[in-house]
Amino acid sequence: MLSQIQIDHFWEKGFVITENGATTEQLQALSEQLDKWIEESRDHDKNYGTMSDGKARFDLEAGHSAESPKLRRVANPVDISDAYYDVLINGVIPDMVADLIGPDVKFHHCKLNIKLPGMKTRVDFHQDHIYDPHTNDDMVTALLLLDEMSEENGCLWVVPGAHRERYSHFQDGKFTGKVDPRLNAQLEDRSVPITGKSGDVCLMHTWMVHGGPPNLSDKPRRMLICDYPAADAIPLTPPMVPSIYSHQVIRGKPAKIARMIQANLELRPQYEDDSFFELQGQATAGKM
Ligand SMILES: O=C(O)CCC(=O)C(=O)O
Repeated sequence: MLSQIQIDHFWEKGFVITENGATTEQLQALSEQLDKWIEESRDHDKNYGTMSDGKARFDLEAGHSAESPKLRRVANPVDISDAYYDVLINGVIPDMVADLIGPDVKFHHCKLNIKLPGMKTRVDFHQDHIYDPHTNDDMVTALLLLDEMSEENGCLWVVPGAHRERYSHFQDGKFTGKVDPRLNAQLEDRSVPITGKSGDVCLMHTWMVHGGPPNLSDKPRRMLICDYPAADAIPLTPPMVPSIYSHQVIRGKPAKIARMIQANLELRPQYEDDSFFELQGQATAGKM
């Protein structure tokens, strides 16, 4: 699936961008389902849709209304939609991931991050591994573009090489789920934009430092995100966004051993916020 040049780029820089993460038909099915969810969100004035941990599946930005829907996240769309299952579990993305950390790959969780025109949602710099620490860090976050993504509509930014660095996600003794904001300027200087067309996929190392500003354009920016660990990476905490498919082996074979690497890992609490946007300090329309 991936060329040796792409694989080398991933390990050296911490990410790689490639095309055709889904077929045209699959992308259309994902997009249509998401459009339905955005329509449905007009009927709600606070977060809704209960998941197995009691949190809301559908997360709304403050200011959401029937006239101006601001659905910012759908947690584990794979649990409630065949179209999402088809792409994230049966599709080519897990095969790409297997080229990087395989052959044995598990599904962990997934989510849709949505930045519609007029929304304020941003993503503060963070590293995914802090949220779901495992016994080793052979884990890939795949980010599939559902829309064309540009600097204007709030694209993802990554910090090449920062997957070899470790940052605290606690400030003043509290887990904030983000890197100390005093480091933002220097991380921004080092960061590069991930731009592309619908169907492109960015495969990112679990320790990659990444984030992104709000959408300041009149075009939507919708992105599907999925975390895949190697089968022998065993979770140290319950998933922060549990799916009915969490820990399922989807390529290769189940592991017979837990592979450990030497590491000191910050242990995040099992926080109560419905989504990490709220945790990172961005207001929500309201709790269930
Ligand atoms: O939506 C984005 O641009 C990035 C999202 C992200 O980093 C995350 O949800 O962990």
